[in-house]
Amino acid sequence: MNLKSIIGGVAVGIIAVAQISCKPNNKGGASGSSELAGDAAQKVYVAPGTHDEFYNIVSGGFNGQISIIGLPSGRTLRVIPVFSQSPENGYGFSEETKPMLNTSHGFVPWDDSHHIALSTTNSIHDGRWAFINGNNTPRIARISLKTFRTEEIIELPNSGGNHSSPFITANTEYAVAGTRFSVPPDDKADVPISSFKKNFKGYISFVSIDKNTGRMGIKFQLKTPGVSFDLARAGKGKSADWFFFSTYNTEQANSLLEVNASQKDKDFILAVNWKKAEQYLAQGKGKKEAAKYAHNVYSDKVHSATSTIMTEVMTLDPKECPDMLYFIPCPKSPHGCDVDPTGQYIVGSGKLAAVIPVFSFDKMQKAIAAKTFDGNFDGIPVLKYDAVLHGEVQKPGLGPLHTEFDGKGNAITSFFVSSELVRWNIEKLEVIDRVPTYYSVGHLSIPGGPTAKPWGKYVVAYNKITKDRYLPTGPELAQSAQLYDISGDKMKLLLDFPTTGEPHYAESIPASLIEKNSTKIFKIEENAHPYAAKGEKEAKVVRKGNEVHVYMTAIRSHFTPDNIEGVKMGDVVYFHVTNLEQDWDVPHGFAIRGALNAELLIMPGETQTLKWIPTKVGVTPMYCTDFCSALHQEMQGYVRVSPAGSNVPLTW
Ligand code: K7E
Ligand code: RUQ
Ligand code: CUA
Repeated sequence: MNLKSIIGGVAVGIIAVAQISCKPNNKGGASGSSELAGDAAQKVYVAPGTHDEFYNIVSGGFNGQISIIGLPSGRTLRVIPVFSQSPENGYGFSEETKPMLNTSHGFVPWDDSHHIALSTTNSIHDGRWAFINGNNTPRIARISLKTFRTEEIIELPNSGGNHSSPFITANTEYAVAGTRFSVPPDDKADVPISSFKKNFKGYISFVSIDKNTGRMGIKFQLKTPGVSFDLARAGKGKSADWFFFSTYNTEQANSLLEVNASQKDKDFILAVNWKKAEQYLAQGKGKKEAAKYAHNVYSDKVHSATSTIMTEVMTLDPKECPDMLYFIPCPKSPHGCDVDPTGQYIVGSGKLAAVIPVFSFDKMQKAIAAKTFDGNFDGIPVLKYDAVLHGEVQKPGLGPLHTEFDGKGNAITSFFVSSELVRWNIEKLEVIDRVPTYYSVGHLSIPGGPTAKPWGKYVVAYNKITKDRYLPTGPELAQSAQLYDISGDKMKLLLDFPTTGEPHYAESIPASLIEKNSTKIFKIEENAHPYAAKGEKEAKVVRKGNEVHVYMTAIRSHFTPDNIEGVKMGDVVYFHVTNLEQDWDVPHGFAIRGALNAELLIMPGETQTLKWIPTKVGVTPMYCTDFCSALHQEMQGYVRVSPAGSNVPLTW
């Protein structure tokens, strides 16, 4: 089959699924409810005032955010902005958080993001950080699971489409990122597109992560042949020194029309021995190259972010580093590439393939030792398929995408085209259960499913197509997730719930690993913001040339100062608002008419700044936007703006 007929097949598959499953039931609602087990409602019921068992940390896809959902209830608890401005909390609008969205291209307020990776120790969730990729303008972000805020973003040079990212090593030593688009090196990028084979490379960034602080840095980039990296997983246990990446476009075509990109029967999984790479680096085989990228860090002591533009990166050329990279042939356009909890098996999911190949790490080691090669690709040895193969799952379904593990020796794979989840035994390669999804599942998430210690119990399917599952809301529908019970022999559908943005990957982690560490307030005495007013006595207004700095405090229910005069046209006014509250869940808001970055939301103990350039002479109101007490509506004030050159004195 060529690509076109397979894509045709996708459409037919979706329609077929929709037809089978869209029969309205007698309540006039959507399909599927008849398949619910009798106790489904009880299994997802989290009584008022009680908490969910798991945090489900879900990528927002094209909204560039992360949602936090409770399982099993499916309740959305929070949306965390990462690569996009957020009017819910002022991220990317306040002066303190704007630097987080700085890049080598300038301020980029919206990105697409796909993959969550939660930090691990010995490949087991440790509840410290979440990482996620910026896909479009290539970046990796680190989110604190204490404050549920984005603390750091690092841009990746020599990269275009940061899809194969971020995947982390067993002890969170590195987050790696493979470029989806092969690209010419950033500093020599003005080349003809037709010179792809000669000039384009696939770069893999190894971003180191500090054990204690989480601080990231690009340790080095591997220059690989020009293929497209799609997804990846680190090894674990015996394979912990290795990384496995799925690739496509091994034809190295610069146009992915069907004639070009899917001619080959097999693409590759690239196996990278990253410990070897470290050794080569230590031996001085790395080369510094010019590269421009932003590194942005937020501190919750100064309550501000700084952005630094870096100018060079260390690269490693595999041509000078033998025995570090190997290609494993993998049937047609592998998407997911997942490693089982023991680290022994590597599962490739060829989107256009009819089987699921499972590779054996032991066999790979033997094949490398015996040099069982099938030639090479751009100088990198290609291992013989049969020599590395543990076996193939036959007739698993259509369009396998992603695989997670249940911790009982089984894998569950999502099938986009046949719209189902399929459970199969890893040793025996036998399908043991399948259940439909509504409709066309992409990623899936089992609590702990990618780790050495799956917590099991549930799987969530993140469906790409919603159609009739909810009340219609015009042409735009919420994306749909589905929760299944996997504790028994049969997977059972429990719940549909809408999600925010387009979830790609998600991870779920027991609430007990996070809950107790959650930050409730920022201590006012630790506030090191240079413009903080740590008590009403410190509130003041200071003029510096045409800049007016308002050191303002907020506490139930007034601002200090609340009436300001002496601002002139041509001034730039900075409202530095410190929330003096020291109680959990008492934020204050701040809004002033006509401001470009119109509002702030300030947490207890924090200082945030709104920049305002007055546009007209007169008295302008300002007020608190977050209902904070019975006198919230009284929490307000005025700013008087006079003509430039007027002699109204600065008073407050
Ligand atoms: Cu992880 Cu959605 Cu980017 Cu598969 S991709 S579906
Ligand atoms: S008031 S409690 Cu603005 Cu109608 Cu809301
Ligand atoms: Cu402060 Cu409402």
